[in-house]
Amino acid sequence: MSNPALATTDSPAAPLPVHRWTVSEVLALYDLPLMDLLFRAQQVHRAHFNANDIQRSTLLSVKTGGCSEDCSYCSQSARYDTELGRERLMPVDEVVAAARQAKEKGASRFCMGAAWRGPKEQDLERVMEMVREVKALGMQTCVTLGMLKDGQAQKLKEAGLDYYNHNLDTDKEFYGQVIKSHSHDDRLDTLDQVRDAGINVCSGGIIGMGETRKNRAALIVQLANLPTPPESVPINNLVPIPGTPLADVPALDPFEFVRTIAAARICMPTSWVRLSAGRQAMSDELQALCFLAGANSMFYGDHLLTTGNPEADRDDALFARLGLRAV
Ligand code: SAM
Ligand code: DTB
Ligand code: SF4
Repeated sequence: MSNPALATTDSPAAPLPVHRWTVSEVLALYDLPLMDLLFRAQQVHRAHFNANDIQRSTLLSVKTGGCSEDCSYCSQSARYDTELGRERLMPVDEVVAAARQAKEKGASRFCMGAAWRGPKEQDLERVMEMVREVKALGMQTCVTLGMLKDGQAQKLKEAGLDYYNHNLDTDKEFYGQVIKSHSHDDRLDTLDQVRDAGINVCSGGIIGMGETRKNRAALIVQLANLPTPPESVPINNLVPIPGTPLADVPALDPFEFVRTIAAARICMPTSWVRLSAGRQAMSDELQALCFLAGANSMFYGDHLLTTGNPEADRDDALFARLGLRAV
């Protein structure tokens, strides 16, 4: 959009300058008194969204376990003894049945996840069929399949995919301490492919993995300063999984989680910020604080991929008590 303030009679209107966030600016947000930070986040939120609308996606793990990658937080890595079996890619009709149920329950988007480094061509064909059929139910579609090779994003776009989830997960500086089997740059490459194919980007991260506040601020900067910020930004609180290297990391202060949501909201004003993994361990009051901090989307349904999520009935009751509207 053009900026009339910069236009002159003899030059075309210049685009609005985009703010590039620095880590010290984001750290200054974190350092604000909590009430001041929440106030700023609400101001930004209300300038771009109806503050009482929350988008709800339901997740399904369409291919569980046996992943080649070594992500230290993940129940599905074949490298750790997590007591989770390796399953095959689900048949399309079972996936469509689950999507239909999710729609009846009130989810607007269905997100299908696979424990892969990346999809093989044959598997991608079946996922494309899932996308076509879920889309035909009238739901938005999202998949998270790992790293994409040339041409794969284009195929998913042609199948009708709306969103691709691929998290940066953590600060580039901390990434190598959590994941060694692929790099932060690999993640950026896939995000480029998704963006170039014209698919909406869903990318965020996990906090509570032993990273510093500076690492958290840097993750937000890396997301906000992408050439176009992600349309959807999941903020996951680590769900500790017995058997993984991060099983015993001390829990994060819940207010630090709220601050991270608020910083993401302020730095990415038009993105949907998603209150993601970790909700089952949160009180209703903490979740309400996350919504006040600018979270306006979440996962809905009693499981995430391999771990639990609040029961849909508990979420419905929370929405009624808070006057929230599912969109
Ligand atoms: N394999 C694909 C990938 O890594 O992108 C897709 C599935 S992977 C499970 C999707 C995301 O789930 C990860 O990027 C991570 O952010 C999140 N996740 C995985 N295990 C988690 C845990 N124990 N706690 C919180 N978030 C987790
Ligand atoms: C995201 O950022 N969080 C979701 C979704 N994208 C795919 C997954 C959370 C997984 C939590 C651990 C599990 O259930 O395995
Ligand atoms: Fe595999 Fe994704 Fe889990 Fe990493 S996060 S081990 S890539 S399923």
